[in-house]
Amino acid sequence: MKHQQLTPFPDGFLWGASTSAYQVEGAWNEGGKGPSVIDKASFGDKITDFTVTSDHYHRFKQDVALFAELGLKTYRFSIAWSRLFPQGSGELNAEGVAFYQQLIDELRHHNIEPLVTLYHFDLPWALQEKGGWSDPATIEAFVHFARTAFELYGDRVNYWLTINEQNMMILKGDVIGTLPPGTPDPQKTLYQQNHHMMLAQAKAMIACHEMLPQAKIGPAPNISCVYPASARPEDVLAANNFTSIRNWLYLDLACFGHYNAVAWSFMREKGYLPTITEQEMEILRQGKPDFIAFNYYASATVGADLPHSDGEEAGGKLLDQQMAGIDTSVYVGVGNRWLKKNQFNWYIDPVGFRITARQIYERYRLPLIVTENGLGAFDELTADNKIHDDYRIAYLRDHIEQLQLAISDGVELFGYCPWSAIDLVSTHQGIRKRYGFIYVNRDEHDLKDLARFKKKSFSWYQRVIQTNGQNLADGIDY
Ligand code: BGP
Repeated sequence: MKHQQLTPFPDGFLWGASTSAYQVEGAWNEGGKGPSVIDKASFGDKITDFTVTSDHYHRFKQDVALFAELGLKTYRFSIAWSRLFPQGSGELNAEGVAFYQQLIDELRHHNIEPLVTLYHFDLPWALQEKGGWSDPATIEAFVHFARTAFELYGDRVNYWLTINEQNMMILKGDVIGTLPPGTPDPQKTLYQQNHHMMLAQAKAMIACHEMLPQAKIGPAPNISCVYPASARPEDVLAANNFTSIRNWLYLDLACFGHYNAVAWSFMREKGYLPTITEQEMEILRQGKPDFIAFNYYASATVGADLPHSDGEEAGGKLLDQQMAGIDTSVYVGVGNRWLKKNQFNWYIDPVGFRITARQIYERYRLPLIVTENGLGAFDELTADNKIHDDYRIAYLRDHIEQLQLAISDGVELFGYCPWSAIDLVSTHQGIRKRYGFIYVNRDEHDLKDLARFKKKSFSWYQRVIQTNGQNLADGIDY
């Protein structure tokens, strides 16, 4: 659809930026924090671990002051579950409670709306040792953690997110999931874990509505539109399959309280069906989100069978949460010659962003907020402490343009939080894969002084926010 006139970003639009606890805080064993699955994982020698990251735990005041200067209306961060409950449940850690209290107060002081993710990949290790998400006790531990967070911070937090990218944890269980190595029948285990996470989410949404009637809560999956490799009906069917398995399985359960039919038949066919009860399905029907948050980096393209001509490796590298993967009886991830790639081989597809937003909104008719979108790149710090990240500006500009088109198409969108507010450690590609508006002066293994420097994209995004998305021009004094 071509618009003669674009609909402006609504008043009060939540221009924001995102981080997650384990990627930005550091202080992995300080302030009474217990270990999480991330602290126990090994990442090889080439990249840094998550012990110090950006040291936000000690520098959050300085960071929030920079976020305020950037003009953020909202800041999306996650609570490290094992900072509140070092053992996952049981005793509450007063120092952890105080840390998020101070962070939230600091944000409020600067008129920045906190947008809080309850769980972003960092399951407490104590729970993992007892079976993690395979153990139904983890559901109750999560609900207790969520209730505690609502009680502690609910008077100052209006927007809550349940679980970050649950779909990626299940689809890429070997990369970012909570599956111990050597688990027998890994796929079946993951889909049972998925069911448990869904229940945990539904119970948390019910609790939130009971305890905090003024607050809003929603899921935060990674949603990408899926293109067929060609107009061949078999390819279209494969794209349909993957859309259900990758996207709608998770959002149908969260929003409609039922299993997506195609995803269910996929699980049945493969022998992955979870054990479920009618009582649990009733809980899933009762837990309703107020909005949908979604992360979007790139679209996916799949075909019915292995590609012949475009020279792309089918499936993509397993080690990457953006790649479709491969299951020849259902879909085969393929390349897309219409799209460019970034330095890390991720496709760049701004139009796919518009398509994705439309697809979600049309299907669920709930307000949307983008909780991640951004460009990972090897930024260079110049001798005068500058970072000329014009490529990031171009990426964000192109995506924000498409968001405005989505709004003009009728999509109800109330916020945009690019990844990331400040440089942090990538999920599995180290600190040199940077996303932030603020540079953190450190390397993979040399922590240097961890000083903060504003990138060119900082000045650019500042103006975007000041003009409520009207001025997206590249040129900016820096
Ligand atoms: C998402 C995660 C984030 C973040 C982002 C960028 O999947 O929710 O935590 O890591 O991807 O990915 P990466 O760090 O792999 O570049």
